[in-house]
Amino acid sequence: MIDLYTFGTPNGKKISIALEEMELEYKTHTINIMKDEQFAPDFLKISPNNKIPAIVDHETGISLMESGAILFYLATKTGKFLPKDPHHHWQALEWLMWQMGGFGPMLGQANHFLKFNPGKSEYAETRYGNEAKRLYGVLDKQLADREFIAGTYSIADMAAWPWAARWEWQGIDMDALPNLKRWYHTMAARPAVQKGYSVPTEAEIPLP
Ligand SMILES: N[C@@H](CCC(=O)N[C@@H](CS)C(=O)NCC(=O)O)C(=O)O
Repeated sequence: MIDLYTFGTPNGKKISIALEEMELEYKTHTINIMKDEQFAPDFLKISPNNKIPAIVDHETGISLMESGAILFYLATKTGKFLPKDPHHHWQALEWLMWQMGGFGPMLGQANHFLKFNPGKSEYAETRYGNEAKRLYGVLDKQLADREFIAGTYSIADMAAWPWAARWEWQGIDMDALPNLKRWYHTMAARPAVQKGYSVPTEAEIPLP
């Protein structure tokens, strides 16, 4: 059994989607980051960077923070959603790192300035709005000749998709990104994605 510590954000939803896809038994614990619960001493023991998501796997005794590491761990544990052939294996990890280093952090900043603090910094809105558009364009291009990011469905898709689900907040025109839009809908139709997206609370997937 796995304990999942999460909140209703893209980084948290990546892990609940993966747990649903991998059919792993898990128990959800909500860490309300709006109420500073991420700073509770017991939570800091498993997530010293005071951020969700984190997991404790009681089968192995391993606890982990950082969603990229958690996805890699779960894929390795189950042997699922990480291609075995070297080319696609490393491509999936390459794009997982791309998400962790760019598509997540930059879109997080875009959400912060464009959605939650409009009018506070024209510079930041332009900078992160442009970077968000650029990154969506990169992903659209990657998806032009493959169904999923690394060919077959993998943890790279599970990492990127919940961030793309914030497209409206980031002022993204999905109609200008036909490959990404097709991928987005393919994932949105998966029952495990729908279930994982509604953890820890019911949430509706925004469909372009
Ligand atoms: N690189 C981390 C980022 C996690 C992260 O930014 N979590 C946010 C919610 S999406 C959080 O817990 N923020 C609380 C805080 O910063 O105090 C990961 O991918 O797991």
